[in-house]
Amino acid sequence: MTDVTQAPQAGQSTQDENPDQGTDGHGGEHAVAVAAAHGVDTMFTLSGAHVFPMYDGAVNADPRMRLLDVRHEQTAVFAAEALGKLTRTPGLAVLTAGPGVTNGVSAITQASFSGSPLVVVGGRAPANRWGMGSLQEFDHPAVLSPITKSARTVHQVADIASSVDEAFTLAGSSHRGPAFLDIPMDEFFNRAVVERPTPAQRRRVQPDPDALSEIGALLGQAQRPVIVLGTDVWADGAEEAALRLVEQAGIPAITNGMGRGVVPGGHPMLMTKARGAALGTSDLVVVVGTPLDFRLGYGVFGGKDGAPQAKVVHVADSEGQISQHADLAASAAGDLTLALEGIQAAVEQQLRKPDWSSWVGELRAAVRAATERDNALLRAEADPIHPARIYGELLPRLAEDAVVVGDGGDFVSFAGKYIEPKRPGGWLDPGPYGCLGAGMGAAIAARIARPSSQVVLLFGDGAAGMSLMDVDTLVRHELPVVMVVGNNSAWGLEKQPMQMLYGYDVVADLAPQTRYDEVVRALGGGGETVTDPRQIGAALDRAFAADVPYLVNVITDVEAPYPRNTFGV
Ligand SMILES: Cc1ncc(C[n+]2csc(CCOP(=O)(O)OP(=O)(O)O)c2C)c(N)n1
Ligand SMILES: [Mg+2]
Repeated sequence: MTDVTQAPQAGQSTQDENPDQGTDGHGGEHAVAVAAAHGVDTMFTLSGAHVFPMYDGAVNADPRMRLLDVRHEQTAVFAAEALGKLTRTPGLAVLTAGPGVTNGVSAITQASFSGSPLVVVGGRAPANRWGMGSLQEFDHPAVLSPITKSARTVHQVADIASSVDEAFTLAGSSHRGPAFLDIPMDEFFNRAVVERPTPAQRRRVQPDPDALSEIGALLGQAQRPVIVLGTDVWADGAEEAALRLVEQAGIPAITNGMGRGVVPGGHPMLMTKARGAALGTSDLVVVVGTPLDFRLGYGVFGGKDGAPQAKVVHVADSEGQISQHADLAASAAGDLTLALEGIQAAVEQQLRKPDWSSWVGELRAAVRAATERDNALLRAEADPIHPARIYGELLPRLAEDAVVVGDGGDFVSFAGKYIEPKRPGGWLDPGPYGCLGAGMGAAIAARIARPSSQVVLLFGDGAAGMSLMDVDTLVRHELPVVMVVGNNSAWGLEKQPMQMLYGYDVVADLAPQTRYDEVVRALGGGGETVTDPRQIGAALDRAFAADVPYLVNVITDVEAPYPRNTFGV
C-alpha cells in the first residue's frame, strides 16, 4: 500500500532548456537541480509517495544525485545536518508528509540549536484536497516555524526553484540553521518552465571596527586572558584566522564543539585540559563563535580561589547570537575571519605589549598535571573495565584526520575529556540540544564526507538503542564505520544524578551485557564483545581493518561515572 490518495501523473523526465523561457521540468526536477547548484550531491530520505518527484528528479539529474535511504527519518535529518557541519554546505533531507516530517523534528531542532546548515523538503497532502482529510494531511510549517529559520509551503510548482534556492541561501548564511519547505503533492508532480536561479555569493558582514579596537584594548590591559573557540569558528571558515590570533598574540585557548581541533591537540597554547583553572582565574575571557550557555557557565567566569570576576567579551557570527544575559565588557558581530583578524591587528597596535608568559606557564603546568592524572585512568586495569581505558586504547589508534562522533551520556563525556582532535572539523557531538540518537546519522555523513578517513562512532549503550537499526543503512550503502559501545547496562548519566538526589534510582537500568555486536552481525556487519581491558586494543584493530560496519561492545563498570560538576541546568 502506498500513501497516495490521488496519484497525479508523474512528470516526464526530459528537460527542455531554452535560455529565453527557462527550463521545463516537474517540481522535483527543479528542486534537485537547484539543490545541486548549491553543492548538494546526496539526498537523505525514507520513502513516501508525497516526495516521489524528488526521487525522480535525483534519478534524472546529470550527474544523478545520490539517494541515501535510511530506516528512520531521524537518521536522515541527523545525517543531512552532520553533512552540513562537516562540509559547510547545507545538507538536504527529504521527508514524506506527516509522520515523515514529524519524525525529523528532533534532528531539525538540533540543527537549530547548533547553527547547522540544513534544508529539509517535506511532502504535503495535495492542495486540491486540503481540508477534506486526505492521508497525512498536516500543516507542517506551524510545527516547524519555532525551530527553523524559515518554514513555509510552496503553493505553485513555478515557485519551487526560487523557494529552494532561498532555503539554501538562508540555511547557509550566518547565523546558520535549518530551513524547511513543504510542497503539496499535486503541485510537486506538476510541470512548469522556470528560470532556475544561480546561487548567490556568500555575503561577509564586516564587524564594527570600533568594537574590534575595544576588544584589542581590553586584551592589551588583561593579565590573564583566555580565548574560547566554538563551533561557529569552524562553521564560518575562520579556523586559520583563529589559530593565527592564538599563536601570534599568545593567548591561551580553549575549544569546544566543532571548534575542537582549531588549536590542535597537544598545541602549547591549548588549555582545554586546564579549563577549570583557565576560566576560573582568568581576568578576561573572549568567547568566539559559541553561545554563553550552560557549557560555559552562562558567561560568568573568574571567581575561583578568591580571583575577581573576569571581564567577558562575546564575538559572534551575527548580531542575534550576541548574549543578552551575560554582562559583557565588549562584543562584536560579523564574519568571524574578519573579526579575528581585526582583533589581532588591534592587539598589535597596543602601546603596551602584554606579557602573559607567567599566566601561560601556570596554565601549562595545570595541563601537565591534568594529563598525568588522565594517563593513570587511561591505563586502568580495573575489572569491570573503566570506560577511560577504552580511550587509552583508542587514542594511539586515531589518525590525524579521523572523524569522531559521540552519541551517549557519560561515555561521550569521557571522550570529550580525553580526545583532543588534531584538526578542526573532525569532532561531532550532540551540541547544546543534547539529543541521543544523533550519532548514527552523523557517522553516515562522516563516511560520505571523508571517504578515506577513519570514522569512529562512540555510543553509550542507551543511545545505541535509538538508532542501531540504521546499521542496515550502513550495510546497504557500503559505509564501513567503527562503532564502540561503552556498555555499562544503564542510562548512566541519569542513574548517578538520581542516586545522588534521591538515594535510589528507577528507569535507569538496561539489560546486563546486551550483545549489541550481535545486532550488527545480524544486519550484515561485524562485531565482538570485550570484557577484558587487555583485549580492547586488538578488537579495535580488527574493527579498523574490517571493510564492513563493525561494533566493539565493551562491557564497562557502571560504578565509574563521569565526574561532572554541572548537570546543564
Ligand atoms: C532523546 C533523548 N532522550 C533522553 C535524554 C536524557 N539522557 C541524557 S544522557 C542519558 C543517558 C545516556 O545513556 P547511555 O547512552 O547509555 O550513556 P552513559 O551515560 O550510560 O554512558 C539520557 C537518558 C536525552 N539527552 N535525549
Ligand atoms: Mg550506558
